[in-house]
Amino acid sequence: MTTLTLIGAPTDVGASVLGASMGPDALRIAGIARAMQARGFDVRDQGNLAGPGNPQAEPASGFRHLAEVAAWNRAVYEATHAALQAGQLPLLMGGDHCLAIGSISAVAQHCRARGRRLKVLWFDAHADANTPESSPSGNLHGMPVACLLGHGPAQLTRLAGPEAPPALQSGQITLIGVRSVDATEKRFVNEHGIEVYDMRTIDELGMRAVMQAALADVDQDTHLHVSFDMDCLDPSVAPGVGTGVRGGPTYRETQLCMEMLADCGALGSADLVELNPALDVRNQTAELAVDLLESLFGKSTLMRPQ
Ligand code: Z70
Ligand code: MN
Ligand code: MN
Ligand code: MN
Repeated sequence: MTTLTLIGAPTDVGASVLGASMGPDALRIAGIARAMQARGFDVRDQGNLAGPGNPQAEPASGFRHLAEVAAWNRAVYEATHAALQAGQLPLLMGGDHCLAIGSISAVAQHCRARGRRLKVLWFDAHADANTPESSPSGNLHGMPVACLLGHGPAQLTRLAGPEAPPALQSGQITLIGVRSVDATEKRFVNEHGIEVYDMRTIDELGMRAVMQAALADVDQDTHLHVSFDMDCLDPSVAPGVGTGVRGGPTYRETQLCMEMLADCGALGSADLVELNPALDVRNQTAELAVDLLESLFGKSTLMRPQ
């Protein structure tokens, strides 16, 4: 029986909208542990990591809260790496999306040491691909994709050690659901040749074809990491996020994504981030997140034998 380790990282230091820090408890209240037990996992909730508070400071030399973001990511890195080394499947409960720097750096280090292929699927309304030079806000949750590709401050690009290569090569990450992109991010994504399925592509091809393409190079020897920003969904179904952007995937389209990910059988780790209970209504976005995670981990309503 696989052990699924829940790692809570209650912080919003990477964002300017407050409230993602309450995400882990909202997921617990929505029954994440019970739901994952029902999926057949031995669930261990590690509780919440500790880290600095949110100083609510203005950006300094291109970053808001760099020291605090680095401290949280070191904690996330260590917890994620330890879970993987113990043969467990880590599920990071954020927190804002800056925390994926820590979780994915740990997954990358783990895979590198074992010679395993790593593929990251990044579900998000945003590209999260600003560099410190290009960021309009200084918010580090807008920079994790660039940091993971080696563009960012050493505190965040070298979590695996001073000599470590970037966590990812650009061919290892695919962005899905994108619809709010800064001009600078567009340039970064294009120059690096990152695979992107934006909302127009999803509209034109349909979610099934998009997911088939995104998963085309994933096989049983691949470690698949899903980094899921709740603002990927249309805000009409997921209001509990810091910065909702209209025109996102529907409930059904997102369920199909999760079911196709489950079918591919390669999932090795995941992040569930940017859930903001302070902006939610009756915890519905946390309940939706748990609902989607159930599908990601294999719950199926198919009425025919598989
Ligand atoms: C903008 C920036 C952002 C949320 C990422 C937005 C960043 N591109 N916002 N995730 N919710 O400030 O870099
Ligand atoms: Mn994000
Ligand atoms: Mn986002
Ligand atoms: Mn580069």
